[in-house]
Amino acid sequence: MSRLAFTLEKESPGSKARAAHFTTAHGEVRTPVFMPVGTQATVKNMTVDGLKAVDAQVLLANTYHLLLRPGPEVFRKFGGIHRFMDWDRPVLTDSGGFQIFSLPESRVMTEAGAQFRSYVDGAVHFLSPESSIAMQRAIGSDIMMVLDQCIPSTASHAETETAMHLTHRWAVRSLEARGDSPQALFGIVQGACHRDLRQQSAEFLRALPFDGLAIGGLAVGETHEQRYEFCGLATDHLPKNLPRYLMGVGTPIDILESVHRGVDMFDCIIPTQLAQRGTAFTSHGRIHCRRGIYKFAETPLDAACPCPTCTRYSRAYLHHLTKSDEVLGWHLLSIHNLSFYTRLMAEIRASILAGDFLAYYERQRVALVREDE
Ligand code: PRF
Ligand code: ZN
Repeated sequence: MSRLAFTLEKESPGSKARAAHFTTAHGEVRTPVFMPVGTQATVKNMTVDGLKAVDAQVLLANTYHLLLRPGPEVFRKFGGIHRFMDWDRPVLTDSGGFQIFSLPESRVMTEAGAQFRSYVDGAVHFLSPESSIAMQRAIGSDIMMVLDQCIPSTASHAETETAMHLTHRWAVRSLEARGDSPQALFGIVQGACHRDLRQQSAEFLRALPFDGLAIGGLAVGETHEQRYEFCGLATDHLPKNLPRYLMGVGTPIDILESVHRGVDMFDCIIPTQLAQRGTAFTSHGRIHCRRGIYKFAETPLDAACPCPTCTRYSRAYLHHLTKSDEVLGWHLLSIHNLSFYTRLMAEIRASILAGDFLAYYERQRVALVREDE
């Protein structure tokens, strides 16, 4: 029995999109949902009150970063991340698998786990499926992720198969390490861009008692077409009665395409990272606030946006703040970008519940222009 009591509310005619909800120790989550990234137990340039103001339902935090600093003892002392950062809504922790494999020069991989050097002080650390779960238990997240091996999506069949089998053995060990903890645990489907391996991975993981299943190893070097194909292939082999989480995705158009292919949960640094570069999402594409053309602009970022930034401030003020590298500029843009994302998710969910997601999808697919960095 899943620890999340995942409840499907509605499936869309002509699409794999679905609306659902699940319950955690820190409240309910309504899907499809976007999770702002709070790597360091903070969403960059945001306050907890600001996150609530933009209706963030659940945050993502990173085991890897929090293990290195401040370390498990601090979380044990505080009884977990919720009291530490004063966030009383759900938190999902990523396992560290992705971060470790992004540091190829300073790690040693074995069956047991991964040895790597701390970016904080150079000390040697070891992360295993068991120690990742131990750290996630100390953090006290509502949803934990298994330690996995995320490889480039262009990896060969042989290399992918070896990594996938290791990920599967680590998934079994993670479930054992979870024991009787009330925290939920998600498995992660890998398999790069190999159809047989993606299918095998989904089938292996769905037979285990996970509370949800994630799709990993995408948005790491493949084309958009491949990403959509392998996302849809994975969801074809995942059970309907568990939440599905596409890790590290994505742009508004990627999210729309993935909801259409049956994904329920997303996380991505894009809205907060672009805010710090002075870039805002609008209903007509991206705006780069640092551009000189906004110096005298009295209009808001997006006239169609009800967020606190757009109701109070002009493009000229945001241009000035971002040109001056003022923290307030990053804060106001983050509020706007996160509100753009949560509104997109709310619209998607409403259209699924109303039974006309397909029409919404066809309209938005044209409106949401693809703009990559
Ligand atoms: N595994 C884990 N975290 C992730 C990924 C993954 O494959 C990705 C891939 N897009 C993002 N974050 N554990
Ligand atoms: Zn706004």
